[in-house]
Amino acid sequence: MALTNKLRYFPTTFAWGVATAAYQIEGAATIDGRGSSIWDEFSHTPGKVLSGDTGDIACDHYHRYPEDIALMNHIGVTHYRFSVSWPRILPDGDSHHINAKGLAFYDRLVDTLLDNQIIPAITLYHWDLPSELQIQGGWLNSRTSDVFAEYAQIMVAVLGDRVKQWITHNEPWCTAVLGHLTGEHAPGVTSKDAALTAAHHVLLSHGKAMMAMRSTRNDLQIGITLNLSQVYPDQPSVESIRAASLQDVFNNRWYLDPLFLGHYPEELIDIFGKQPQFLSHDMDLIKQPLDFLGVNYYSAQVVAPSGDNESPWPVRHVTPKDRITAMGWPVIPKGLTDLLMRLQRDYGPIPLFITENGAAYPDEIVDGRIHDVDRIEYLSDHIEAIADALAHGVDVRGYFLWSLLDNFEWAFGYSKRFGIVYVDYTTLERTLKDSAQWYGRLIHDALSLPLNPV
Ligand code: GBH
Repeated sequence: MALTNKLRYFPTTFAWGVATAAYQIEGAATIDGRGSSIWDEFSHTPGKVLSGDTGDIACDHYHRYPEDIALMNHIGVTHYRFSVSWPRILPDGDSHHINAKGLAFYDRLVDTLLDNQIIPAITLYHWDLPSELQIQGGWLNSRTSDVFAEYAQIMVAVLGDRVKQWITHNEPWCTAVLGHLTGEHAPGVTSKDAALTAAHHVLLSHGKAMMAMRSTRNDLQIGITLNLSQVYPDQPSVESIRAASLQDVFNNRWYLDPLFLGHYPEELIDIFGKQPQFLSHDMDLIKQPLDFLGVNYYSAQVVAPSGDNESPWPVRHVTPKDRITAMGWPVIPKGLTDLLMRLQRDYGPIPLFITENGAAYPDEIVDGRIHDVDRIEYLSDHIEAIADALAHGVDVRGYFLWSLLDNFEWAFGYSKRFGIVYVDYTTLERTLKDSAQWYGRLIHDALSLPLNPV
């Protein structure tokens, strides 16, 4: 297989990990003083999540984390990316009341990981805003960015001696667009103005948190994770190229430009009818140098002009649908190579981590086994795409597979399975899928090959 020949491009220091997020796996929603989050409220609102699923129990990782870490150890991953549930730490969204039992959970989790020689990487915000902060306006209120910085500082003070890799936000685009424009995600707001404001306050909170974390410790690697999607024009016409560049502004540059260049792309006005409003000092906070950029990559998009001047959206998707996952997303591994090369060219050089990549497929358990050949092919093709970027000199430092476990897939509830470990939601029993065995072998092979650049 082609990938085997390319394993030599991965340095022996490469991070081979898996990723999860608190609300998607932990459950224990009312245990040990955890407060409510916007996702508790959203999932308990009829009609918001498929089949009325909630994260109340999820994979019960809160109680079963020793078993899950044993699984990771068995697979042989070197790193684990997880997120902290903000409402477990600040149940009423106020840093005057810190929940010691919440901190104790992450303390145990980190120690158990380290006992198993697994290096932890922490995401501070993977979408579970404390409900009390939402009542005060959530990401539409700039004060939320101050509380986020306090929360970040608390976490670093408690875990910074053992956890060195920190990610402030997971996918600000999703918070802004899915949470505040389309309303598919919590808090379910649908307004262009709200999306622009939420995005800005998320970026601002990232900047403030970086300052607070750096003032607490100077030995941390701090970054942010963006969901980035490579965009191609359907044909090399002026109109299609313009459509692709507008879609690229919307997917990618809306976040990349402020973080790396210190300004928003001018074309936001063509999408939102106006530019984000903010204080000039905000940009100084947002553009602070990052130690790394986290990249979540699932798919690419092919676009054409909408051809309808009345349409509020100037771009039409013509993405091929021949090879799609259970989410309906097309499988385009080459988009990852192109994206990584582009990041290096336009914003680099900067250390990059693939903080999520993976796929949902309709897995079936047959005689206790899950032969998820489509997932193995997806993963293999994308890891090969990373090897191609490494061969071109792009500084990719690690890969976190989404996800360790089947879990609560947001608005799709438990209907979509992204795990390399199957979860039976009745018994909560875990079963390794073939992809888990495959990934374990791959890690073993990658780490035992001598680094031999060609
Ligand atoms: C991530 O978000 C989340 O971080 C994670 O919690 C979640 O479980 C996981 O992905 C799986 O969904 O227009 O067809 O090219 C994913 C963000 C944004 C990725 C929209 C796919 C559209 C695909 N997604 N994007 S397409």
